[in-house]
Amino acid sequence: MNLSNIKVSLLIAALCAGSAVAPVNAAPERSVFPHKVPTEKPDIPLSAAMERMFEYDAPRPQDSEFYTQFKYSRLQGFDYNGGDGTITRRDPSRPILVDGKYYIYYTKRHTKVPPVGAANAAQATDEIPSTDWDLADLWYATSTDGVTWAEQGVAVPRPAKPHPGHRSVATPDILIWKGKYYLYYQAFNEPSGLKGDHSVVTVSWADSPEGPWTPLNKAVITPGQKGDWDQSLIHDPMPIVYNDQIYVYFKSTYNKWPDNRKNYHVAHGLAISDDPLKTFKKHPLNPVINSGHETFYFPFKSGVAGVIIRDGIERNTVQYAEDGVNFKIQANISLPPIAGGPYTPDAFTNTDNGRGVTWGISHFINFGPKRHSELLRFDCDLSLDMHDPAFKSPNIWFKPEVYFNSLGLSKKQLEARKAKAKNVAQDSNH
Ligand code: AAL
Repeated sequence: MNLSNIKVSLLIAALCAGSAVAPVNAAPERSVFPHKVPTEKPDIPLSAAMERMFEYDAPRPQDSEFYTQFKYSRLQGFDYNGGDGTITRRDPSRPILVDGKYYIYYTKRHTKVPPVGAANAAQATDEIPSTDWDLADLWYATSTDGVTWAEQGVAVPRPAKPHPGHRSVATPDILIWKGKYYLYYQAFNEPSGLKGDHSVVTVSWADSPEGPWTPLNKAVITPGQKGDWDQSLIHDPMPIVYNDQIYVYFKSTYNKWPDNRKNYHVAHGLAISDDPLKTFKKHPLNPVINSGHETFYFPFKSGVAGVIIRDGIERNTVQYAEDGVNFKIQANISLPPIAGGPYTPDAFTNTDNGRGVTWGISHFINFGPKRHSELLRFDCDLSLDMHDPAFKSPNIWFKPEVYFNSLGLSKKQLEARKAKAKNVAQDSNH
């Protein structure tokens, strides 16, 4: 390269460098969201929706530890009397694994006749149940594979009057604390549906998962004062060990229910104790979840996660609270287990590195003409130790019949809509 060529090269280089300096009156720099989805929030102006995407565990559900699909399998080993509505099993606990066997505890009703229904609760007698969970006891079953179960018998029967639960005991969950076993459950003193679904939470304890169980015969979580959100009932207790204490999450229904059921609202509270048999202290920030029916909770990472199912503005979400109290939505989910009891071997280890859930037991209601409930198994990938793409697809495709059959308009609704559309069409013709 001769001297004049070098001079030209230097001049070109200088001009190129100079072009990086914005000339006066140049258009503002473009800040467009990139084609390749960033893993961190980009430093550009973002819409509310794109801003929010970076508040989740991952911007895409496929990459999120909090997103999963759920898959369902029938259980073997349970008899339902031909589905005549006289036997129901529902609201299972989380399975626990002790000495090579999985144990579950659940509501079992075995009555001479099927329930008359909450609306007819006044017709209930000592032999005629009002709801599916009226006149029930707590039973237990064991399994070595989580699919085939052997029912072992009653764990906790209804106690004699006047002890809490003399009408029905239901919806248990298990705690292992300092080598002993505790079952927390709903205790009813009247047919559910009579004034509402009124129950308190009580507890029975045992030295072994097989019992014998000793009832405390006293409530450990009671409804709040009149006017409080949880004034009427405490449902669905679910204990974990967190921060060296027993955290029991529970549900209450509120907002003028049952006298004005159309205003029905649902939320979850937290009650804490360091003694499994003493009255639990409700958290001052209750409710801690604004939605969800039989929600399930588990230690996850250093916090607590919950799978929030039907009911409420945040139904069908997985939420996470770093402190076990202040939950935030992490993922939207479809068809989550109803009344799920997740298998979580670290639920009672006071872990600060919760590993999550891959399976559990839940129920479906509305089997057969008398609409009894049955237990089943769910599988999922809410686990830090597994990443199974089979569970991570964000979409579920149903056959068209599911939409037409389960979600179809009634004949009456369809006729009314056809007539309305016809009128609108005729009017627009004038
Ligand atoms: C379930 C649970 C509680 C209710 C009843 C039995 O969905 O929320 O347990 O009391 O129904």
